[in-house]
Amino acid sequence: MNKELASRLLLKMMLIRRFEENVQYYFTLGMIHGTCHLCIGEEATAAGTCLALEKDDDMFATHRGHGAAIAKGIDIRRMMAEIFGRSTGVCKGLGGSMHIADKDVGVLGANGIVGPSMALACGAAMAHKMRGEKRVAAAFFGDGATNEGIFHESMNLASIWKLPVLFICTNNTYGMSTHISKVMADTEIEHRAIPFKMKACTIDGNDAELVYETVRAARAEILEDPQPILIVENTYRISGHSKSDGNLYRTKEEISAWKEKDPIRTFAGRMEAQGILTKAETDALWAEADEKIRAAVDFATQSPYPKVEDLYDSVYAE
Ligand SMILES: Cc1ncc(C[n+]2csc(CCOP(=O)(O)OP(=O)(O)O)c2C)c(N)n1
Ligand SMILES: [Mg+2]
Repeated sequence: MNKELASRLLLKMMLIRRFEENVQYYFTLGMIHGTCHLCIGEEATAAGTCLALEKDDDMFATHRGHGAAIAKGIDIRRMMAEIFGRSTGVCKGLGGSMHIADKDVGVLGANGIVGPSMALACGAAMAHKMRGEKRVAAAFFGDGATNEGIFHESMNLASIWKLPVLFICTNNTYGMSTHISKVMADTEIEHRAIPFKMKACTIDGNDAELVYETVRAARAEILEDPQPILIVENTYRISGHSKSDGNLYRTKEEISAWKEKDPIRTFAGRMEAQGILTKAETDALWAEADEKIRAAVDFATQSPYPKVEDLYDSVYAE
């Protein structure tokens, strides 16, 4: 780990944290509509994974995809505007929280449906392979999504066709209010790669450095020898499932214990202990994140709403 990479990882995680806190705040004020799923607590999975990808790589996110989009390099101001439903948003304000996309930076879309990221990534990877391009496609999905048929179909297809896909499971052990142990006979998600003869590993998804190194190595391996790889990143969702969540399915003690493993605080602390970053430098990164998110909120709230007459400009099928 060097200073430059440590700063990039930390700043991305801080931007994601502040982005999510602001979205939550403005949602509560009624200034953001629809629903949204925050990824507070899971920042290392997004930052570690997406910083290990290149700009040309494709990334498909989930309904909880703000962090991945930010980490992949989307313009934060235009993403905030999208969530506020403004015409300056990345999808002209017509998509909202669960339809964030910007193909110029390889963000090929979040998805309100649980599961499609895996199949869409197979399609993108097949295109890269057929064109002989040195690019990979990464699909984020949750532990709950691995119970969908599309997970097994995509893994099988990717394996038999040797597609350059990174299957990234953000295992926060809950699908809405249901704990993984209530819906999976074998809770080691990594084992689900065995019947498809795919390489797989499980890592601490709250360790940004480990996530980065694991994904970076897997990406290099895939480019050398086209094949899919499954990486299970164990983490925890500190936020509620979506806009309303009484947390009746988990204890305060469980949440507190995971707050102790906060991916930002632990990484910053380790970098300071190892002398890679000083406390003043990590504080400066927080200040930079605060400033950038404040500017994004200003940009979003000062932008106009889309015009009704422009609605059909973005409809591609009749
Ligand atoms: C096909 C489908 N089934 C059900 C839902 C409702 N739903 C939205 S999020 C969610 C839980 C998904 O859990 P997981 O995949 O673990 O992701 P997490 O929310 O934990 O990030 C469900 C069931 C949906 N959006 N799509
Ligand atoms: Mg989950």
